Amino acid sequence: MSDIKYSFGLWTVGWPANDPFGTATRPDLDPAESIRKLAELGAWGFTYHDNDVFPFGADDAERQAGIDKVKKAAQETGLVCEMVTTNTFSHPIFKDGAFTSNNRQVRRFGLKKVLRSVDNAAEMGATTFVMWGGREGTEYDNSKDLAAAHARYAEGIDTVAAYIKEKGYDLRIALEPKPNEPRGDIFLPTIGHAIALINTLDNGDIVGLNPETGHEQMAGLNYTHGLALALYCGKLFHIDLNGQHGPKYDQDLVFGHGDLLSAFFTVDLLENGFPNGGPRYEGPRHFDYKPSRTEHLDGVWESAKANMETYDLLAAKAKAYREDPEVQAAFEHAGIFELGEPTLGEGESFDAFMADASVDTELDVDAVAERDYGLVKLHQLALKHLIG
Ligand code: 3MF
Ligand code: MG
Ligand code: MG
Ligand code: MG
Repeated sequence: MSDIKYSFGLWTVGWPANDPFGTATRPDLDPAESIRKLAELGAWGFTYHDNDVFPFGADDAERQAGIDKVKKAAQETGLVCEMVTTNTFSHPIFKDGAFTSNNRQVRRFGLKKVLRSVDNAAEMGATTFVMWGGREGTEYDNSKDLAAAHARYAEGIDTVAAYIKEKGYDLRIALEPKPNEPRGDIFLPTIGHAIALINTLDNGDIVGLNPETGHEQMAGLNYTHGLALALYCGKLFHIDLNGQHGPKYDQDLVFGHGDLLSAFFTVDLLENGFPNGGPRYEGPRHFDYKPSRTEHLDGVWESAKANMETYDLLAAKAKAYREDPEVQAAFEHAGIFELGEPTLGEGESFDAFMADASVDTELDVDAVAERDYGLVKLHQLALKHLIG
């Protein structure tokens, strides 16, 4: 195993494989046992929802007992609890949302549940707090005042951020966009939508994103492009890696078991950065996948290993791809380094630019239009590195 920091949600390996059409095919796992097993497999960290480690409605003693079991397993194995999140989607009280429910009692209940989870994240030494608003949304467009719903969502996120600051916790919030499922339409459906809302917050400096491969692909979007925008905006705080075959239900396959070429370019970006430099992702390589319902316990651990193995393989291939002189020459030919140059000259005035005839009237536009970028050849080089 490489020295890449891999981390897993305890709900991933712990999913007993109940789905809307069938009951569980596997037994429940003890979260502490999962931590021990993940450590054996070579993982670096783990993450959980409050109700992955103690049941909804647990009293304070039962709550602390669940947390202490996980803490003990972490201490014994050295596995790092890097992120904590809150389940604001399973219990029927959240059927119309938590932060955006039409019912104010539900919103206040949801907010307190989240803030208690924030306290727990700090207690565990986690540095990221994820918020996936799975029930924040509608089936019907007239179900809510949509402006008020966004205002309440922003209020909720801002309140959590303000609480983190007031308590002095070393925590950042990462919002997880998803277009639909379980709601017909979920608010903040994509990375771009989430960034737009973050920009309206008073405490948005500690609010960023936790983009999931499959969630962007469910919306027909390009995950690697989404990561790039989040990085550019300084907002890529965490990631949920998995696999998905295009727009359909959330498949949560093993990383690379969906769109493999897209996974290759995701790893290339995460491991090698942008060709012209720029912001890098520094967080853990976190998997949010589901061991398929056909698998029993052996299959659970095989699939956990498969995520790390696939990422390792892609990281090695992406490194060789970037170091290949033929690839670098193809980058040069394609203009990829030229794109790193600002379009205006340094200190170039509008007057000078508008008076510059070489920009247009003196330009041989037909000759410029004939440029061959060699992008197919470049892509074939990537494909050869991937499968050659
Ligand atoms: C659902 C998800 C969630 C979130 C989690 C927060 C249950 O599609 O992806 O997993 O990732 O709630 O991390
Ligand atoms: Mg998901
Ligand atoms: Mg998913
Ligand atoms: Mg996720």
